[in-house]
Order: sequence, then C-alpha cells, then structure tokens
Amino acid sequence: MQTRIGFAGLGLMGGRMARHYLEKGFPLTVWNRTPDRCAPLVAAGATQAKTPRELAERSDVVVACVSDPPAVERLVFAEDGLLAAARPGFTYLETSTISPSMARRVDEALRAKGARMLEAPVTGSKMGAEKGTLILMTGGPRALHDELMPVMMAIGSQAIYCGEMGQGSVVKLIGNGLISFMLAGLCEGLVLAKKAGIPQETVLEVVMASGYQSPYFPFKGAAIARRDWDTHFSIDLLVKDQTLALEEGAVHGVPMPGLAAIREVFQSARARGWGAEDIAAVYKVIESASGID
Ligand code: NA7
Repeated sequence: MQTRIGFAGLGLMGGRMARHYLEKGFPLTVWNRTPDRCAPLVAAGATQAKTPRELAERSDVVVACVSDPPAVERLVFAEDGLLAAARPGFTYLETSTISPSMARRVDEALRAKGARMLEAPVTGSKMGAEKGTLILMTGGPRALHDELMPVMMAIGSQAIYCGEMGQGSVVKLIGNGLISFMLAGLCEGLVLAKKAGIPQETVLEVVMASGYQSPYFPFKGAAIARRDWDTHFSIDLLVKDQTLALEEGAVHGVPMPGLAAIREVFQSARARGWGAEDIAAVYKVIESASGID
C-alpha cells in the first residue's frame, strides 16, 4: 500500500511541493491555516483536513512546510494540533526552516507518544519546489532518513544526512547565511558598477568567467537587471533565518559580525515595506542609500 501523505502549509513552497505527491500517486490529504489555499490541490484529487489533528489521523507521514517556529508551534502543539494524533507508526517530516531547538522540542514530544520525526529543511526555492529538485538537509535517526527516501525524493533530487536532530537545521541556517553574503556582495557590487559607469553585464561576465562564480549570481543578477522582484524567497523569511542563525551563533559562542551587519540591510528593506518581495529586492536598499532614485 502507498504511504498516505499529509501536507501542512501550502504557501509558496508547500503548495508546489504537495502537488508532486499527487502526481506520483501518493494518497494526499492537505491542511493550511487559511483553508481556501487548499482548493487547487483538492480540485486535483487531494482530501482537505479541517485541523492538523485530522491531517495526522488520515496520514502515515505528515510533511510540513510552514513559515517559522511559531507556525510549527501552532501546527504541532495547539489543542487541535498533530501531536494529539501522534501514535506509534506515525512519522513527521519537517521541511520548514526553524530553530534547531524547536526541531528537538517537537521530536521529543513525538517520541513520547511513540511517533518519529526527521527534520529536512530544503533549498532550491520556488523553482526547485515546482520541479521537484529540492536539496534536503536531514537530521535525526539515519535509519529514518533511509526509510523516508521515497517520500523525500518525491519533492527533491538529493537528501544529505547532516547528523542528529537539529543539525539539519544548523546546516540550513549556514546555507542561508551564505546566500545573505552573496546577495549583499552582489548588490553592493552592481550598484558600485552603475555609479562607476560600468555595464552590470560586464561585471557578471567577469564573475562567471572566474573564481568568483556561482549559479546564484546570474540568476539574481538577471532579476535585478529586469527589476523583477517577484518572490522566489521572501525578504521576511530570510531575515527570520538570519535571526535564527545569529541566535545559534550565540548558543555556540560564535561571533557572526558579518551576518549581523547584513541583516540590518535586509531589515531596512522590510522597513521600506519590501518584506514580502524577493530577496533580490535588497538591491533597492543599496541603490537608495547610494543616492540613486
Ligand atoms: P510562505 O509562502 O510565506 O508560506 C508560509 C506557510 O506557512 C503558509 O502556508 C502559511 O499559512 C503558513 N503559516 C504561517 N504562519 C502560520 C501559523 N502561525 N500557523 C499555521 N500556519 C502558518 O513561505 P514559503 O512557502 O516560501 O516558505 C515555507 C518554509 O520553507 C519557510 O520555513 C522557509 O524559510 C522555507 P497561510 O496560507 O498564511 O494561512
């Protein structure tokens, strides 16, 4: 019998990820805080649960993709949360980016009821979710990682085992820290090029021909050139991850002055009302601070 999948959180990422389960023949039940967002998947054959508890009752594995730790708190620990239906044989796959301590807290609560959890935050943003080519970073029992490969490979192309519960989340926060540096560097460089009268394409050409290169630069560079701020990953959610990374740095006694400074630039973008826009829109902060209208 096919594993019955429950999917919680049908936002920009989750809505696209959940669709793969239907396409690959898994029986699918969905839940979202705003129930209307379930409609396209229900029209495609999914069942809608009224509460996370009902979602868990109807599923062998619940895959979650919600914003942040408070969203997971609501999903798991509320009176109608999925913990109320946790039981031996039930499994929770957490793909949201949350704090390592939250991942451990959920894991402990589930284990107390005989259920199991694997954390598997993802990278690949909107296009990776659409195409089913996400990279998953897992934490938890290695045997559970192996067992859940068919569930993970329905939405991704690779799952890398990072260690015990919480360590997948740490790796994801490190990765989004790197993205923060890359974007800040790209935006500062492109604004400098503009003010120095150098075509931005020339800068990107040199970047991509050299040791400076990353596929990230032409992807975001092209969006910036088009002034296309359509959201692949929002500024609000990256600031959430920067904050979680800085908190983790504090837990381990690791100073992170670079990330702390960069977060302020992204905070400025939020203050300007651009929090829901794509992270590339941070370019506008540097531009405006440079006196370009
Ligand atoms: P989105 O598009 O902002 O979607 C967020 C989802 O989380 C969406 O389904 C929200 O429900 C849900 N959400 C937000 N807050 C809550 C609370 N308090 N309770 C329950 N559900 C909630 O984010 P993305 O899809 O881009 O990202 C999802 C995760 O992947 C995130 O951790 C990223 O960092 C990586 P709504 O529809 O608003 O009712």
